Amino acid sequence: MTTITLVQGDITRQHVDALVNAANSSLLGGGGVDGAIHRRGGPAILEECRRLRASSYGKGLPTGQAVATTSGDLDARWVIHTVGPRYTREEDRSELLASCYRESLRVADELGARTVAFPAVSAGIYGWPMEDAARIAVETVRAAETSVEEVRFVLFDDQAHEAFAAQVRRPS
Ligand code: AR6
Repeated sequence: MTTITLVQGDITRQHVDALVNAANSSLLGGGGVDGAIHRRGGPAILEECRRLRASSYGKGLPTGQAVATTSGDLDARWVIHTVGPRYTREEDRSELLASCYRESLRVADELGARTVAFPAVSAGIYGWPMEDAARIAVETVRAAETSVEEVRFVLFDDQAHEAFAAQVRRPS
């Protein structure tokens, strides 16, 4: 049984087995959570990302997939990078966003991670409306078959925290 917890704050400050990064396909860094993770985690994360680009992910990490690296100086054992879809009204990409959570949990299971922290994937620079991002995140984690014991959503501000809290209050 996976317990969902909510924290308002900075994901890079979490003490967990694995932190999930809202990355982009290049795996070579960016703004938002991605920038914060690389800044605080130091160069070891980028080095491993570069190795992944030179080996298994020559074309980058496809949207909806996940891959783990070291966490460098972060207080976690691993960083799991996932690539959320950009939000658009023209096309329903919800399944790709759900896939980010499922695939990240699958990678966490492979690693043996028991506590995993997620940001609100796609709900920043990629523009996904927060209420809908929260619904997809919570529904997908609730439905996932995983050995992860705690999924901790780490939300940056009040609005994000309230959107996730509203979803967690809904009966499953
Ligand atoms: N801790 C927790 N949440 C955070 C933090 C933090 N340190 N920083 C931002 N957030 P985003 P995306 C929140 O933009 O939408 C990057 O350039 C933020 O307020 O990090 O998936 C990548 O390289 C928002 O609610 O991720 C990609 O190019 C949520 O985390 C692109 O951005 C996600 O915002 C990915 O965009």
